[in-house]
Amino acid sequence: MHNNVDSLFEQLWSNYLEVTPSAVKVHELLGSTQQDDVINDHIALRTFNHEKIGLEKLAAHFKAVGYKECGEYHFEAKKLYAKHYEHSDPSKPKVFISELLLEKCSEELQAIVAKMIDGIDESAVTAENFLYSGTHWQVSHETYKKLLEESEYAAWMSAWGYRANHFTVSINYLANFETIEAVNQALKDAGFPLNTSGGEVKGSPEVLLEQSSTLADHHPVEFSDGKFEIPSCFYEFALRYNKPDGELYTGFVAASADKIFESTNAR
Ligand code: OOG
Ligand code: NI
Repeated sequence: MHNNVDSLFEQLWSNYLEVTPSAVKVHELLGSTQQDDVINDHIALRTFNHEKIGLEKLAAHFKAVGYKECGEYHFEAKKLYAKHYEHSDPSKPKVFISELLLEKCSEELQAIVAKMIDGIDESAVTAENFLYSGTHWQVSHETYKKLLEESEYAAWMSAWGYRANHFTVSINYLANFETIEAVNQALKDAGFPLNTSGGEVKGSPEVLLEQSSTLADHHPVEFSDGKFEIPSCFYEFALRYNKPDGELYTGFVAASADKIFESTNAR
């Protein structure tokens, strides 16, 4: 495991860029007109609720660099469970980790995923690079498509594995954008397709969080039966509002998160 939070995020970021070239352009678009670097509100990772690699196994890597568990979220229809983590230094990105509840899925999906998990070396899970180690298995494109019929999340995991599936620009810290609508307009003008599931803007000032996201880049994957371009990772944008106590809200909103997951759907 890492013992330094910044080096962990540097590695997660460069691994994310390998399959998300649009992220560099998003940074240029939103950050080039300001002096300071773009601040990331949070990142997200995905896994399965199997004891070998459940969300706590991923969380351990963040706890080792000073993160604490803060909230939990349920997604009935997508069969997902998630927790979020915060660092004692509020300038460090928050972390959102979800897991697919395998026992709620079909026997067929469970069998495919069990085989994938079999491919993971026990020691790989605590290794320094686990959170950006990608897949520890290789599925066929046929299997990917089969998973896609039941769970887009499971299909995404089968192709991409362990990596940040998105970084999130904090709109609060952008010098030249005040509203999420202005950010969305700049993205659309520059040709980035947005995730419109549930509307371009998810959430509201009332729930203290507004979010939007691009649709994932498409990137080639080497499947066992050939190379195919499929959705990889995306960029999210978040604007947080003050709680009655005057502090920024730091949690997530399940109804909005439910739609953000769909940013890895095919365009
Ligand atoms: C996470 C989706 C939820 C948010 O900010 O609400 C999320 C995912 O796609 O893995 O990131
Ligand atoms: Ni997010």
